[in-house]
Amino acid sequence: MSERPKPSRLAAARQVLRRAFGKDPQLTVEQQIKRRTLISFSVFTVLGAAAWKSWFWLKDQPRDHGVQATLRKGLDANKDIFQHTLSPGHLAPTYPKNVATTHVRRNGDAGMDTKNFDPAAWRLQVTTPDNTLLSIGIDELRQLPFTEFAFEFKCIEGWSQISHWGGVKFSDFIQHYGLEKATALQYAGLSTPDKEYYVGIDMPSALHPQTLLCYEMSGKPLPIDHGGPLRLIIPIKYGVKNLKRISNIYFSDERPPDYWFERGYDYYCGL
Ligand SMILES: Nc1nc2c(c(=O)[nH]1)N[C@H]1C(S)=C(S)[C@@H](COP(=O)(O)O)O[C@H]1N2
Ligand SMILES: [Mo]
Repeated sequence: MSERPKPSRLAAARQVLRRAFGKDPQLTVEQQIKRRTLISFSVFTVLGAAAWKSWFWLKDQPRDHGVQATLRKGLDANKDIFQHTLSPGHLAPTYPKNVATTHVRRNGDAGMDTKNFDPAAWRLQVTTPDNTLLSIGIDELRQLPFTEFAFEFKCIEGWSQISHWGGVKFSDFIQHYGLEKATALQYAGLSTPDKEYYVGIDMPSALHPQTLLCYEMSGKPLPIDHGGPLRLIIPIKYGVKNLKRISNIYFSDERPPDYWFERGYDYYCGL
């Protein structure tokens, strides 16, 4: 009696696939087309139903700061990656000033109402870690060491531009006003005078050597619609974190409220 060799599992699987998808010489061309159509339709239906069901599952997931908790996990993973690739030694590329655009795009007008804002009366209000309030005029900030550079400003909506900015490094500002205690805390919180727009910046990013309290754009006083008299320029983060028209700054170990984080974006927004 001759023993038939047992087909291996792989060979068996191959045979099933060949039967389902391969050419069967017993069938007419028309039958083969019909069979393929049926197979394609079934696969499409099954995958479609799975996508449909997953979408409803995702849609009904509990939310974590404006976005489904499942998606928030992805954003948190991004944060971990960017937080560990960034260091004070990691600089955003800079460009010669004459490469910078002379037509700087304008975007985002939350907290930028012009009716109730008097730039001449503006002052920067800083709550120190000791809970005292500093009120600082723009001329005072102009006395501090000046830093300027051109870099590629990137908006999360998908455009970027090389633009030229000048002001005082956040770290020089901290030093000048004796706010070293603040650097032991994890975050700085910044907001517009009407509190309509607000961002939280992790302390290592705030102290990054390219982070500016900015009062010049394209070599001229910062225009009001770009955040004058004072805005944040933070090249290692997306545009959303570059708050225009800073009025208040405070420091905290608790994560300050953040406008776009509350609307489902990544808190860190690192580049
Ligand atoms: N006060 C305030 N600052 C803001 C915004 C805003 O809506 N309000 N938008 C941010 C976004 S999304 C971008 S891209 C930049 C745009 O700065 P610009 O208008 O100078 O180009 O400002 C950021 N700072
Ligand atoms: Mo943006």
